[in-house]
Amino acid sequence: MVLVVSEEVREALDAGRAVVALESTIIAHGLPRPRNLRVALELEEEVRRAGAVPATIAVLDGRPQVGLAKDQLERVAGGEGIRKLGRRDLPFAVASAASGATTVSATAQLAALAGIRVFATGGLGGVHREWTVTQDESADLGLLARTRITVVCAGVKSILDVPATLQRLETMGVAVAGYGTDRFPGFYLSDSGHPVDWTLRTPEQVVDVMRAQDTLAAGDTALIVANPVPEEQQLDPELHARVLADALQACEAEGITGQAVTPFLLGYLVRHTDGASLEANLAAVRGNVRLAARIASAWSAR
Ligand code: PSU
Ligand code: MN
Repeated sequence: MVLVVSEEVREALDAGRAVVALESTIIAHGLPRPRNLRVALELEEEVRRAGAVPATIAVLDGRPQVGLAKDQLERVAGGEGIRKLGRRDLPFAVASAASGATTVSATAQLAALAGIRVFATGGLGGVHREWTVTQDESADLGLLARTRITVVCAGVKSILDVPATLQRLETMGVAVAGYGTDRFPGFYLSDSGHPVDWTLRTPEQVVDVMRAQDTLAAGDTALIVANPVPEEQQLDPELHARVLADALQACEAEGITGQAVTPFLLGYLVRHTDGASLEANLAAVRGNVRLAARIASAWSAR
């Protein structure tokens, strides 16, 4: 197999111990340097502290790596020659020995291939505003409709059309639950303003649903566990609304399209909120990583 699984991750999987997959696009293209490397290391540490093994995923020199050594993490965070790889980019990267950070779609696919069931990220990609003109919908959604994995996230990025994204997830049959809330979280915000149909309150309840997914065998779909950023750590909703409107305008004015849209909007928010959006983003990711580790532990103890 083309996959390179680190020794630590391989041993944990073989022994049935808890493993949490982590994506690398947030590190290489979603967070400002040099803070991104510190965050990457800190997130792995959070997983370990919660009793699970972190498996950060990226492609280096054409090899999909599951579990990165420190120098490999440094390479990803350094960004030199590190592309953004969605699901469809993986064969190109492998065939041309390229290097890149993996998005949710590529990470979830490689994690599932390695036998990892639980995955943590910040906010999922989804249907962009202006979809009727651009048809811009993240490949994250299609992949989650075809992959049996549990993704812990703070909802979908608030730069997106959230109700349209929720509708797409419903249409594609992807299971969505609020964690400890009946509201769908809003990434930088605790509440996107939209409800969810199901609420789960403990890692054990999440595991019960995962087990039920397996017994129903009704197509390999994901389970999205939408975990809100604590209210006291969210971005001020008024600031968020104002700066996001400017960001969307700037994106259009500068003609940004395709894979560059999400990094552009996230970067714009960081610069124009004096870093407050970055703190909210990090608080969300930290909470997700910790919860994912607890779910992975409950899953391995089942
Ligand atoms: N979550 C974050 N920051 C990010 C991302 C998620 O907090 O940068 C990344 C994920 O890798 C996700 C990607 O898959 O953004 C979506 O990109 P696109 O909209 O181009 O599919
Ligand atoms: Mn896109």
